Amino acid sequence: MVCALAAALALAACGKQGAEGGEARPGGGGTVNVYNWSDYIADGTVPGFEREHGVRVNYGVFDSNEVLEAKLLAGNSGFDVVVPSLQFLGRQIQAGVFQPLDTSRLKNHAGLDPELMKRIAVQDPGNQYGVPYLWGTTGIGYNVDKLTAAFGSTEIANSWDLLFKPENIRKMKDCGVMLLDTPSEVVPIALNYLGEDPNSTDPAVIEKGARLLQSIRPYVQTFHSSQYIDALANGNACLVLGWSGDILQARDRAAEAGNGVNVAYSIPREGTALFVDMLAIPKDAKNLDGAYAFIDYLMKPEVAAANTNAVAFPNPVPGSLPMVEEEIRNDPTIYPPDEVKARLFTLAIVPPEVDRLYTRLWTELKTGR
Ligand code: SPD
Repeated sequence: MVCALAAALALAACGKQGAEGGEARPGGGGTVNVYNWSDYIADGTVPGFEREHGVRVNYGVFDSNEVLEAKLLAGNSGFDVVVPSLQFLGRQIQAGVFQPLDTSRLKNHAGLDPELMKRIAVQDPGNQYGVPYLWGTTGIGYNVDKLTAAFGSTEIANSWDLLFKPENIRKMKDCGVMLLDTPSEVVPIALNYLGEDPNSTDPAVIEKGARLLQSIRPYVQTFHSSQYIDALANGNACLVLGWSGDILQARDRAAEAGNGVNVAYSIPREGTALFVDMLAIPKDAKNLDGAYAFIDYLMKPEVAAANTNAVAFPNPVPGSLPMVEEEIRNDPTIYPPDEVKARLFTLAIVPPEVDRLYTRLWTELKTGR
């Protein structure tokens, strides 16, 4: 195991998707400290990079933007490459956390999807600080058989009514309901369902979203942003508000286990959040050569395709598409068609006072106070 994390760096757990196998070439480019989302990279990517570049990777994982942000704002994180979602990157840029990228050091930068880069530039003006890694949607994961048993078909999963109407969600309570543990995403989705601006900063509007969430609180078993993959796969959860690729990984894990659990993912017709997770280099990163090499490696079409094939999140490299498995490329829940995309919204940068309100409402929701 190459991935022995230096305790002093206080990086999070080094998962199996990190840096198993593939010894770094002696005399290569030192160590690059990468902090990425859990369940978000192909097993072969880090070892492949280590072999190709002679750079050792310390690979840590997190499952919430809030956790990453706390480390970045505290300073001296020890990370060379981090992966905040776009709206968090936007406010971290404003807080002076990152260094501008020298794109002349990223030879694969020209291969990024220009449409997506335009969308990103709204929060990272001039695309100066970040490069997209993977993107996806936030929707409903469900156990096909449990849902069918409760409702007669799975049709109801095409609407947020399933989660946000107490008379519906209560039917799934006994087989396990899990919600992402992130107010900055779940509250906007609730607001969008209510017909409000998901990015509203008006406290009265935000409170409406919180009231909706309170109304379904008795039926939610757990708030967590990564455990739902295994919970869905092994039948311990039957209804989840989660991220697209994670839920499809749950489907694949159940199929591999042959445990008879059928998992599916839906993008509800009322619309939902489209997220983009961004690669960025903190200002105080120590291994700049390693950081640029790692980011550039992730943009290689064959590497981007391998990551998408492994985790079922789309990547921003159009040149990778011929290498993306047909089943993934043609899955409208992974690559939504234009008419579905039209109903997706981007999360805006949350101002500090709204952030504080989210945090308070979320604590009240989780603790019942
Ligand atoms: N398991 C990895 C999931 C990554 C999802 N990114 C989160 C986006 C939040 N807006």
